[in-house]
Formats: sequence, C-alpha cells, structure tokens
Amino acid sequence: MAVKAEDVAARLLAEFPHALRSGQLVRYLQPEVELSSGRVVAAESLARWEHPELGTLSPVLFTSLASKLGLMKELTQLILQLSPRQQRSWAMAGWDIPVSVNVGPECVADPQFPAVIADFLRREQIAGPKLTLEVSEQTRTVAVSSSFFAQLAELGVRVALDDFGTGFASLESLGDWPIDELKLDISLVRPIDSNPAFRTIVSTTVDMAHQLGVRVIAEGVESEAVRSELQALGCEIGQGFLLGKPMPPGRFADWLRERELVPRPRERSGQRVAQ
Ligand code: G
Ligand code: MN
Repeated sequence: MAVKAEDVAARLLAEFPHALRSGQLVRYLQPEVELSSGRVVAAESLARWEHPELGTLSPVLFTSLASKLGLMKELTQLILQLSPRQQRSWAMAGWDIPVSVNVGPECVADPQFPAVIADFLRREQIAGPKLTLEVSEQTRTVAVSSSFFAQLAELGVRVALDDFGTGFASLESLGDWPIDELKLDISLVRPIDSNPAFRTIVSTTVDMAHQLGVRVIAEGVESEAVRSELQALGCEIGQGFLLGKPMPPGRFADWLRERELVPRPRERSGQRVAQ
C-alpha cells in the first residue's frame, strides 16, 4: 500500500517534539568559499533530522512543523548550542572559521533574543564576530523591535540577509536593516550562465551591496560555469554543492584538513611558522 504524504506529515508532526529533545536533530555544516582563492571563510549550520526509520530529513520537511508547534525558538537554540565545542577544536587546529546560524521570524520578533545571544557568547566565550545570524528576507513580515539590530551590532555579531531575491521588500531591508552580508538566493544564481537577465540582476545587486559596504555570498553554486560567471560579476563568496556539500561536523573537519586551504591566523599575518 502506498504511503500517503499527509500520513507522513501527521507522523512527523507527532514525533517532532520528542526528536528535538532526544538528540535526533543535528547540525550539518556547509562551507562558504572565497571564489578567488578557494579559502573557506565561514560555515553555515544547517539543521537535519536523523530520523531512526526515515533517514536524514531536510529542514524543508520540518521547519514548518517546528513553527506550527511553537518550537522554532527551541530549534534555533539547539543548533546554536551545538557550535561552540567544534569552534574551539577548529581554533586548536589553527582554523579561524566563523559559523552562521539561521534565525527564524519567531526569534527576530522576540525582544529578548539579543539578550539570549549575549548570554550564549559570554557563557561559551565566543567572540561576537565569530557568529553570524542569518535572517531570512521573509522575516520582513514580522515586527522587529527598533533596538534589535543595534543590540546585535553592539555584541559584534554579524547579520546576513538570507534568501535574498525570493521575498518582498528586499531593497527596503537592505536600506534600513544594518546588514553585514547578503546571501543571493539560488533562484537568482542558478540561471546566470544561461540567462543574461539574471546575470544583470546579480551583477547590479552585487554592485549595490558593495556600495553599501555589504559582502555578497551566492547560494546554490552547482557548476563551474556559474562559479566562474559569479567571479566575473564581482561576487566574492560562494556556497553550494560544487564548492562543498552540507556535512556532519566530523566530516567537515576531515574535509578542511584535506584541503588545508582555510585561513590560518599566523599565515594571514604573513609570518610562516616552522612546522
Ligand atoms: O534557507 P537557506 O538558504 O539557509 O537554505 C539552504 C539550504 O539549501 C540547505 O538545506 C542546503 O542543504 C541547501 N543547499 C545548499 N547548497 C545547495 C546547492 O548547491 N543546491 C541546492 N539545490 N541546494 C543547496
Ligand atoms: Mn541560510
């Protein structure tokens, strides 16, 4: 008998709270790569549900459940909590990699959220600039307290405007939110090697972002043609299956070790240390 999609949805809805509290929700990491040098400049944390029977499930399948159940803040906090130990072990290996975490509208609308982040940084002894919060363009629909971004800026935390190009009022967000990074959505990036209109859109968006002092990360880089086109258009950073898939943290560390291309503080200062 075929399994109906609504039966699976109902099952996942019923199982999600237990999964969240019993370690089935895990974090994968996907590299963000500087296109000119191939260096890994950051890693995005992506939630995955390791379901005991259904395998690894993507957030597309469960973030709406988390929202429906009022558990979105708990999910964000869990993903956030999973990063410090790894960041410390990377630092010991000489890898200086900031981590970014996706933050849903529930967190952006919560006036207490910057204080939660401040506590987290203090407790884990993580410097603000080592954390980027990715706020989706869709978040524009929720009321954001006027001090929200100012408080994050005070902590030194970086803010990325995620999924740029998919929502509405994107230019308004760029104008009145103090953003450090703009993440071009895959729907704008994917067609640039075949459709001149998308090339123009990406090129002018990159120029506009740079004039605003915002760095640009292209999401969904899946082919060499798109990678080289992005570089030609002045986009400095890419993320996507061509450059590195989302990986469990252990595999991510092995992958970094194999590449040995990540920026190491002692090399960046121009001093080579004898091995
Ligand atoms: O909303 P956000 O941009 O954070 O979502 C990123 C999602 O896109 C992740 O779930 C990740 O697995 C997926 N992803 C990452 N790189 C690629 C890619 O090159 N192609 C496609 N189709 N999806 C990607
Ligand atoms: Mn994101």
